[in-house]
Amino acid sequence: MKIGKLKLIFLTFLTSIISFSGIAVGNEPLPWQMGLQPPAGSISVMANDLHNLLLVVITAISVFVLFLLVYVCIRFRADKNPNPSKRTHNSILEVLWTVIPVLILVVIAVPSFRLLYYLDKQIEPDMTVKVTGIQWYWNYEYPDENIAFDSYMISDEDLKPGQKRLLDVDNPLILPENSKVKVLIAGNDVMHSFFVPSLAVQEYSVPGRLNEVWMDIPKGEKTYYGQCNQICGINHAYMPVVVKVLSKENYDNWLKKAKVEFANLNLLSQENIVLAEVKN
Ligand SMILES: [Cu+2]
Repeated sequence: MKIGKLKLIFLTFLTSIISFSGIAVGNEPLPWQMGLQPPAGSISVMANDLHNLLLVVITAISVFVLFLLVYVCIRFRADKNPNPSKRTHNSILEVLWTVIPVLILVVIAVPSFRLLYYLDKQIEPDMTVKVTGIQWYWNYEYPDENIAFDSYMISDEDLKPGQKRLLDVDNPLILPENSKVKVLIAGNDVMHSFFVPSLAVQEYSVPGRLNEVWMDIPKGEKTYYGQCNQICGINHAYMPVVVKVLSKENYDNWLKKAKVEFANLNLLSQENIVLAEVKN
């Protein structure tokens, strides 16, 4: 009876841990959320698979070590085992506890390196976006379209019904569905980090340096939420990232409007050039 109960608890624990990673939630952080946001795009699917593999591996290791500790505490306690063995070596055991962890690391390394190089590869991009982190907002530049705009969080008092507190912005980053986007990332003042969990994109924005990542934007009109992921000053928590994905047709329509709306905005890089000239 006792063993049956223990088995039940153990199985419930394992299945809940495995299923936490697969719970379908929104493309944004939710209260009491367990597990990752649902993966979107090939990068995110690979990252999610690696996470699920690691979860199984670390759970198995933790349970095994816990079992050993409990076993040793009970089996070799002083009143059960008054004269402890003087043995110090066991060659077979020593080989096993070296080789097995190495094999586990090799098993983890294969998908891990695969993902790392997949993230790092040169893609044939459909478009390029330059993202600049600034204290404390983002600037999005579309070099091919010659437009750029700032993206500020909507403060609590200006929130409209349906808008997400601390997450929605005035001008989201608009991208077309089913596309590969090259993202160039720079910082204007201090280090920031461009982070969109469901797209599995996180890259540091460093002043004086241009970082590069790519995003695999899946099909479907959706909005993905992220935040600055590098403590960057007093308003670090108030510079969310919103990536709004539109169909190709809607994207083209938005582009036409954006070219008019943002026509008078200086490109950030031009602003910097002017500033540099003033300083000299
Ligand atoms: Cu920041």
